[in-house]
Order: sequence, then C-alpha cells, then structure tokens
Amino acid sequence: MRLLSPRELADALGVSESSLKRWVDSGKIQATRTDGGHRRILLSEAVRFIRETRAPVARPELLDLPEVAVAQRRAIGGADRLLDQLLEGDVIGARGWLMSRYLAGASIADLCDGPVKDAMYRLGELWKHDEGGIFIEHRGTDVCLQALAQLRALHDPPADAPLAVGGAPEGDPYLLPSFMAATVIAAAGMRAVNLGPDAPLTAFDAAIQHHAPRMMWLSVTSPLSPARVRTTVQWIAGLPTSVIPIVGGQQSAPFAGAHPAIRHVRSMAEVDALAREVLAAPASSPHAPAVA
Ligand code: B12
Repeated sequence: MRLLSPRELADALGVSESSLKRWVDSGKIQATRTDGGHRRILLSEAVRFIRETRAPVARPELLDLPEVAVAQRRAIGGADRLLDQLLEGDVIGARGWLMSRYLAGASIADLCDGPVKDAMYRLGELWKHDEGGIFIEHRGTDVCLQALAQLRALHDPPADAPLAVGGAPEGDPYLLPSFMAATVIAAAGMRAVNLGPDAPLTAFDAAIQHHAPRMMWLSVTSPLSPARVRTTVQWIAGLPTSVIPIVGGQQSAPFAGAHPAIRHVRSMAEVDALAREVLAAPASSPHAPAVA
C-alpha cells in the first residue's frame, strides 16, 4: 500500500505541513519512520483520519483518488446519480461516488445495504422486460464490482488475522452479493477468501480444509430447490464447530431456522457485526450458535 509523506498528505488536505506533522507527533495520525527518520503515513491510515475527522480533501488526486475530484466537480449527487452511472457504465463516476461517500464517513456495509443495493434493484426493475437488460445488468454489476474493489484495496488485514471463506452456491451466477460480503469482512479486519459465484460445495470443502476459516458465508440469490436446500443444510451441519456458518441473500429464507448452527442474516451490516464478534473472540473459544 502507498506510503505518503507529511507534505503529500498536507497538500491533499489543504493544510500546512507543520500542522500535519503536529497531528502525527500527537498520535492523531499514525506514522512510521524511514531509516533516515522521516515520517511516512499509510494511505489506509490517511483515509481513516479523513473519515473520522470528516476532513475535507482539497486535492484527492494526490491520494491516487482522481475520481473523487471528478465526483467533487460534479457535486457528487444523490442516489439517482449512482443509478445513472450504473446505467451508463460510468466506472470513474461510480468509483468517485462511492469513495466520496466512504471518505465522508459512510461504512462499506451501509453503502452496500443502501445506495448500491437500491441502485441495482432499480436497474433490475427498469430493464427486466427488455432483451438489452441482460447487457445493462452485467455491465452495472461490473461497475459496482470495480468501485467496491477500490474500497476493498484500502483494507489489508494482517496475515495472521482470522479468515472467512464464502461464495454463492453452484448454479448461482450472482457476483455482487458475495463480493460485498468479502469486502465488508475485510473492512472489519478479517481476511476474506471469496470463491465468487457458482461455487460447488466441494470447492467450499477444499477452501475450508486449506484455510481453516473461522467463518463461512453462503450468498443465495438464485432460488434453490428444497432438495438442494436439504443437502446444503446437511453439509453445513457437518462443518467443523470452529466455523461459524452465515447464510444470507435474496433467496436464503429456506435456511432460516433450518439448523441451529446456521446464522441466517439479511444485511451486510449484520455480516460486519459478526466479523467484529469473531475478531473480539479468542481463537479457541467455541462460538455459541444462534438462529435468526
Ligand atoms: C444483475 C442481475 C442479473 C445478472 C447477474 C450478473 C452477475 N454475474 O452478477 C444476470 C443478467 C446474470 C441475471 C440473470 C437472471 N436474473 Co437477475 N438480476 C440482477 C439484478 C438486477 C441485480 C442483482 C444484484 O446484484 N443485486 C444487488 C445485491 C447487492 O442485492 P442482494 O442480492 O439483495 O444483496 C443484499 C442482501 O440480500 C444481502 N445479502 C446478499 N447476499 C448475502 C449473503 C450474506 C451471507 C448476507 C449476510 C447477506 C447477503 O446483502 C446485500 C446488500 O444489502 C436483480 C435485481 C435485484 N432485485 O436484485 C435481478 C434479479 C435477481 N434477477 C431476476 C431474474 C428473474 C433473473 C433471470 C431468471 C432472468 C432470465 N429470464 O434469465 C436470470 C437467472 C439467473 C440464474 N441462473 O439464476 C429476478 C429474480 C426474481 C425472483 N425473485 O426470482 C430479479 C430480482 C430481477 C427482477 N426484478 O425480476 N440477473
């Protein structure tokens, strides 16, 4: 991740270098020192500071966020603007829109549960009766993924952080919900391995064996037959008790109450809360199962 000098961050924020150095020396901004004793600030730390203090960013391009400058020039706009950007395939616009909201303090979970989900639902409603809709839906999905990937890249949990694996079941083509879960989990501080869409249970088995995760998420958007639900529930029941199984998504209702180990949740805010719960629990402690 990029390291900034106090001068670079000061210029980006439109403050003096001496103020910036004072904030570093008083601990408001964490910094490391080079061999020569110069202060260096991780981009993720600069972003944390901006979010927490609501500091305006005068020159976002100096933080490698030129799309935020574009969003500022366009005065960001409300949720309708995001929908327009998805409909037009405007990656720069959507990245700037989301990053601006994030810098202004919105959490990734709230952005996913709110404006991104709303825009994708509205896009689906606009295009569901049209042949061209499939193209628009795929492109809108890709624009969202690119914007979320930029937010995910700001979070780099340590190599020894607890890990979660997840994805969407075999035959389920939906990319966005599982990527959102991975992004929210990484932002909470866990490592996340996203198997993506169309992942057979054997792929989950291999990932669980390889990574020994503390959490597993299953994102169900395409309806599953009752027989598939039964098989999947049995598979979840056979997981090591050290793994918390979370199931969510538009077509996940049949999993609610299907087994005491399953945590059936509806939103990315709940995924965020569960990830933070795992991070707060000691590695060896058994996780009390709960049913929503
Ligand atoms: C993009 C899209 C597609 C794209 C997918 C591209 C891709 N690779 O991802 C394509 C074109 C492939 C597609 C295909 C189809 N689609 Co489609 N699609 C959509 C659309 C517009 C957006 C989906 C999306 O990304 N939503 C955004 C996400 C973020 O919302 P979400 O899934 O609800 O996730 C939120 C929560 O549910 C929760 N959550 C989700 N997962 C998880 C997981 C965990 C662990 C947790 C805790 C929470 C959680 O958090 C998220 C954020 O709040 C939706 C509209 C809609 N209402 O969603 C239709 C929609 C889902 N599709 C629909 C249909 C009908 C189809 C097709 C059958 C069309 C056809 N005739 O072929 C096919 C079926 C594909 C299949 N094999 O199942 C219908 C489904 C109707 C129904 N209820 O059954 C919808 C609702 C459109 C509509 N209004 O009619 N689709």
